Amino acid sequence: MASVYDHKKIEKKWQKAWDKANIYKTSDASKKPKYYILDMFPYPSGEGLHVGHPKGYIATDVISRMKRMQGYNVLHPMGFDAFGLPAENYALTMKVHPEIAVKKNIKRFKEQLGVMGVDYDWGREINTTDPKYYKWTQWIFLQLFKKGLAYESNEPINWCPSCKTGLANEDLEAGRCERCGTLVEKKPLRQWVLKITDYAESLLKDLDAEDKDGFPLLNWPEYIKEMQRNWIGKSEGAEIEFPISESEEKIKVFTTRPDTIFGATYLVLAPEHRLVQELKGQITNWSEVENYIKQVKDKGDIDRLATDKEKTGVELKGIKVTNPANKKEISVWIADYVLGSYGTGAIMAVPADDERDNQFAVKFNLPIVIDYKKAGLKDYGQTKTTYKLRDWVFSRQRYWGEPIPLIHCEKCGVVPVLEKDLPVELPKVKSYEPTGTGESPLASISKWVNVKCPKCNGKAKRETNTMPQWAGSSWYYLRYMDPKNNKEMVAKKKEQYWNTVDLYVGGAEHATRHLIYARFWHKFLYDIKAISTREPFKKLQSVGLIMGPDGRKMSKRFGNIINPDDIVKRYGADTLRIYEMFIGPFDQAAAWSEEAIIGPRRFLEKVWRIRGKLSKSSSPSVEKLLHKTIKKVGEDINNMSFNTAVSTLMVCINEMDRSEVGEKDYKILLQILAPFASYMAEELWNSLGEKKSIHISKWPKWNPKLIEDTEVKIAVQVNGKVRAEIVISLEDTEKYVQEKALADVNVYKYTNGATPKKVIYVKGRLINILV
Ligand code: ANZ
Ligand code: ZN
Repeated sequence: MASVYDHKKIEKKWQKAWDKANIYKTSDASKKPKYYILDMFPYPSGEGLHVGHPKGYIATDVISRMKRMQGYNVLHPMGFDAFGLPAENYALTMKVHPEIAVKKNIKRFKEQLGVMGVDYDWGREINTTDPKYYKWTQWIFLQLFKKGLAYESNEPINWCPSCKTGLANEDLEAGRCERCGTLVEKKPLRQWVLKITDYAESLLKDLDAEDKDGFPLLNWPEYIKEMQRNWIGKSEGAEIEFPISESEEKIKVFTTRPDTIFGATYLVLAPEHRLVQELKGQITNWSEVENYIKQVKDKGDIDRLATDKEKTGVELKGIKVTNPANKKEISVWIADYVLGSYGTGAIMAVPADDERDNQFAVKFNLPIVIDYKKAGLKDYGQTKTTYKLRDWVFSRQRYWGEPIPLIHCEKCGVVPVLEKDLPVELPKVKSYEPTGTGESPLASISKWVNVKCPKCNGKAKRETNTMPQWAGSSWYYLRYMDPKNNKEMVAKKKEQYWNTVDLYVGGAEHATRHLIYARFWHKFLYDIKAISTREPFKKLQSVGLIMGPDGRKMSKRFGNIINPDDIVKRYGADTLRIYEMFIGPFDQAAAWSEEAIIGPRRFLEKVWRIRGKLSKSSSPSVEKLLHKTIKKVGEDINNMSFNTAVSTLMVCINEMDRSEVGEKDYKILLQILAPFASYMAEELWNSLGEKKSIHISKWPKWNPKLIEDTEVKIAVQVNGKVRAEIVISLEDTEKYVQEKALADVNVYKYTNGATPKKVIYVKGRLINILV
C-alpha cells in the first residue's frame, strides 16, 4: 500500500483489469430486476471530447454503478451516431472520406471514455453507419412505406443553399440552417416525406398520460413537454366557407375565433394558394399579382410571420366574396403573412381583433369594424383541429446517409426493395460533394443506380436520395437490447425484458428534434406490433452545460476549451468525475474552474490517508454519521442530486479524518464512494484483501437504529450574546457542533467568517463563540 496517492498508476492498472474481467457485460437472461440507463449517443466529431461532454456520461455511470451494486441487471450501452451533415461536412473540409474520418474519430472517443472509467458494455456498441445496423433503419422505412406513411411530394421545402440539401422544419433555427447558419430558402423539390402528422394527436396525448399505477407515463421535465406541445401546436377552431361572387367556388378559411366573423372585413389567401392560379381568368390585375407571388416565393416562414415587419400584399381585383354572417361583399387579397402550409392557407381578416390584420388594414385602407356582434361557434363554421407540426421531410440530397430502399420502375412505379435484399449498401465512391442540382451525388453512379425491378424484372433505377441524420437515432435504443441480431430488428423476448429506457440523459437541444422523431417511430413500431411499449423513454433528464472558465460556452472560437485528457493526467479521472458531479445542480450550467478542482482532489487524498490509520473499531460519531451518509448518498444519487451526495461524502470523510475509523466502516465508505471515485475505491478495497471487484459488491444497508437522532436545540452565543439556535445530535463531536454553529447565517453576521479566538461548548445546551 503506497503512502502517496498516485492516480496514474492505479487508474491504468484497473482499466486493464476491468477490461479483462468484463465486469460490465450485461446478460439478457437474468432473474434480477432490469434497469436500462442511456446516454444520448454522440456524433463522433473530429475534435474529440471537451470536459463538458462527459458530465452526462459520468452521471449515468454513477447511477449505473450504484444500481448494479443494489442488485439490478443494468444495461448501460454506448454507440455512435455517425451519418449526416456534420460528419460529411467535416470530411469535405479535411479531404478524407467520411468513412475513414468516422472510424478514426470513434477510436479517439472510445479512448477518452475509457480513460474516464465509464462502465459501458462495449460488447453492445452500435454505429449507425454500419450496414448491419442501417439494414434495420431501412427496414423500418419500408414498413412506414408499406403503411402509406412515407410518400413522395413535390411541395416547396426548406433548402439550404450552402449545404445544398433539403431540410425538415426541425432542422431550422429561426429560419436558418441549424448546421451552418445560412438563411434557408423555399424550393420545390421531389422528396420523400414521413407522415408524422398522423401521430400528432397521440404524441400530444401521451405527454400527459398516466401509466397503469397512476404515475405520469413520461417522467420528463415539464419545460421539455411544453416545448413539444408547442411544436405540435394543436389549435382548435373552425373552417368557414366564403362563397365567391359570380362563381361556384368558395374560399375556405381556418380560424380560432369564429365568434369574430361579423368583424371580418376582407379575406387573405397565401400567395401560393391553388385558387389564385385557378381564378386567374377573373383577376383583372394579374401582372401585379404575378409579380407579388414571384417576390415572396423564396421567403422563409419566420420572416413572413414576423409582426414587426411592414405588411405587404396585393388585392385580387375582380374577385369578391360574401361574408356569410352579414351577407356583405368583401374584398380578397394575397399577402405573405398568410402561410400556404397552415390551416387552409386562407384567413378571414378581423382588423379590430387581430394585430396583423389591423396593420394590414391600416396600410391598405381597409374597413375596420370595431363594435361588431359576436357569433356562436357552430353558427357558420365546421369545427376543425389543426396542428403546427408538419410532415417530416425525410430525404437529403447528400452522400453520407442511409440509402432510401426504393426502386423506380418505368412500368411499376415506385417499388420497395425486397426485405431479403436489405441492406442497400451505400456505394464506396471517391467523389461525394453535393451537386446542388437537387440530385444526390449517388445519382451519377450508374453502376449502382441501374437495377432490375423487383416486381417485373424490367429496367429500373434506385432512389438516390439518402435519409436525414436523425434516422439512425430514432430507434437506436432498441438495438442495444439485441445489437447482433441478423434476423430481426430486436428479438421479441429481449425487447419485452428490457422494455422502455428507464432513464435517458442528454442535452435539452433535442427537445423538438430527436425526442419527437424517436417517439414517432416508437409509436409506429408499437402500432405494427414490432415492439410492446408505447413510449421509448420513461424518465428524461437534461444535462446543464459546463461553460468555459470565462463563463462562455466552450468553443474553439473563444479558445476556452478544456481538454479532459489534460485534467486526467494532472489530477486523475476520479478527481475529474467528482468535480463534474460536485460543480452544481446537475441540470444547471456551471463554469469550469481550475481552482475549484483542488477541493475534490484534496478530498480523495484524505480518503487515501485514512487507509493508513485504521483502528479496530470506529468511534460512535463516525458510525452514526456513516449510516446517515449511506442513506443520504443513495437517495441523492436516485434523485440525481449528485452535488449534495458528494458534499455528504465530504462531511463524513472529515469526521473520519479526525476520529477513529474501523476497517469495516471504512470499507462501507469505500462502497458508497465507488460510483464516484471508481478507481480509487477499487484500489483501496483490493488493498484490504477483497478479491472481487467493489463494483459488483453489495450496496451497504444503513442501520435505522443508528440514524435515529437524539436531537436537541442549543443556543449559539457570539461574545456572550445569543444570536441563533441550531439543531444538533447529542453524539455530535464538539468540532462538528462548532462547524455547524459557525456556518449558521445569523452567526456569520456577527463573526464575518473570522476564526474564533475561543469556543466554549456546554454539551447539549449552548455554544459560545468568542471573536
Ligand atoms: C380570425 C381571427 C380573429 C383570428 C382574431 C385570430 C384572432 P393559431 O392559434 O396559431 O392556430 N391563421 C389561420 N391560418 C393562417 C395561415 N395559414 N397563416 C397565417 N395565419 C393564419 O392561429 C390561428 C389564427 O391565425 C386564425 O384565427 C387566423 O386568424 C390565423 F381576433 O381568424 B384568426
Ligand atoms: Zn446548411
